Amino acid sequence: MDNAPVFAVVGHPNKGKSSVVATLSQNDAIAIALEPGTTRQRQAYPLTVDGRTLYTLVDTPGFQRPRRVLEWLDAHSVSASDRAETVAAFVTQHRDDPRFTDECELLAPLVEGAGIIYVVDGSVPYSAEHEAEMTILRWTGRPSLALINSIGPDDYSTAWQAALGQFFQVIRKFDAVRAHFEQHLSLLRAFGQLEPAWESPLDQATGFLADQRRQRKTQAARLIAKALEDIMSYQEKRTLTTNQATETNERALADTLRRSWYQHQRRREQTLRVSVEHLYQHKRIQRQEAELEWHSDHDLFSEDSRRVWAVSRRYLATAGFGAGAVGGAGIDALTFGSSLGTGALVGGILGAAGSYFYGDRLALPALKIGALQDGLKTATFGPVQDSQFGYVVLGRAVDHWWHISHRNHAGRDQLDLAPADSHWLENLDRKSRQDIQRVFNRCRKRRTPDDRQRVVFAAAIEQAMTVYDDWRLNRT
Ligand SMILES: Nc1nc2c(ncn2[C@@H]2O[C@H](COP(=O)(O)OP(=O)(O)OP(=O)(O)O)[C@@H](O)[C@H]2O)c(=O)[nH]1
Ligand SMILES: [Mg+2]
Repeated sequence: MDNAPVFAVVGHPNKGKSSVVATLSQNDAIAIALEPGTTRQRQAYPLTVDGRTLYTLVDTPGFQRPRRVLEWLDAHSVSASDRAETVAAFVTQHRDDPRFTDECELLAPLVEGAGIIYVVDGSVPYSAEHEAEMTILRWTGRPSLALINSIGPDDYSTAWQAALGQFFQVIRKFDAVRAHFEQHLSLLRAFGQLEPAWESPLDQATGFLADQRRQRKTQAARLIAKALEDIMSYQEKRTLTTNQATETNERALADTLRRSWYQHQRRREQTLRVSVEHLYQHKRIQRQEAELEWHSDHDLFSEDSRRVWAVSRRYLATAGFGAGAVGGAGIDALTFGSSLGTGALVGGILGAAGSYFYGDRLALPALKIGALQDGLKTATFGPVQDSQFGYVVLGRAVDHWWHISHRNHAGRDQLDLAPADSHWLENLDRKSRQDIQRVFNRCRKRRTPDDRQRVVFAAAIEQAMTVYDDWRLNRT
């Protein structure tokens, strides 16, 4: 788009200008900090989708000496008709004046034709010191919009609205850190109302962004599907000579293979996290998440597991997991805790898949040592036979995706992925559940799904993401 609009984001120091730029340009590399004066120079951040620039936001330093600037403008303007030129003259004449570095940086893009986005903090009271800034901006004659971005908990937006209404064409509330995607789009539409020439490009921009969001979700589902397939079919292998095989302590060998198996699974999960984050253009997230773990105190054949098995089977049947799955081979390796819903979750095993639905027991893969062949034996560990592990990985992945897809690029908080004790997969339709279970069944037999099954599997996972999204939204 050649005529992509350009907006300069301006205002007082430390009011969230860079945060607005980061969120609307989907760029988490922009410096945002508690200290005023973080942004020292103007910097343009285009938002591009498929190589097309939809719009550009220019981040700028805050006003430092607005009253001085206004005095100069007043002294050099002859009539109201030359105000824009007077601002341009101010910038030209003060380019090298250290007292007005910040003002020149922030006014230059306006002189060059950018629209104005004036950012104020609605959580602090309105004060008249802003009037000089607003007056200067009005003098530029550029189309203008004021954004009330609330940094703290208090709300003085009514007073702000009254004052801003004297100076700006459009006033909007927008929380750069928490605004939902729909609010981003609505704000872009408001930008489009500032000038007739911007309406069509910004309409297109909102269309592109909505498409991009849908595509990202589908791509995230594919990434999760691929990771699940890898994790559920992964096998750790060692080749042993006959001598090694007779001397090896099986328990030690099982431990070694299990450790490597785990390491591999954790790494695979981490790779998935990073690829989902990159898909959403989040490159700098600090993540806090319990490690993918196994609660190995209970084995599948313990008396305890058998006792709860009947309960679980009934529970599964009533939860509508699919009669075929409950009765057939699909679910025979599942074990379910007796304490459904009581929060007997062992920390870190379960992500959002939740102990309520899946219980807290997982059957470990077992070490297998194959028959002697050409003087060698093969020891294998995995693939996991317990589908429950797949649901744990799925729950964690969908929860992570949800946080990422709702995170604004102004967010600087650590991403905390708390294990949730929830029941959300129960809302997933029967067909999707069966499609997921079917692939898990193939994986544990190390039978690679074909292309069609992969498509169906990814679609079922995308459906699970939708269900999770609805469940989260209804919960809050
Ligand atoms: N909670 C919350 N905090 C915000 C929001 N916007 C900005 N902040 C915080 O306010 C502080 C200043 O944000 P910046 O975006 O750096 O502000 P700025 O106007 O660019 O600041 P300078 O470049 O120094 O003029 C940072 O600590 C941000 O995390 C918001 O919408 N919500
Ligand atoms: Mg800044």
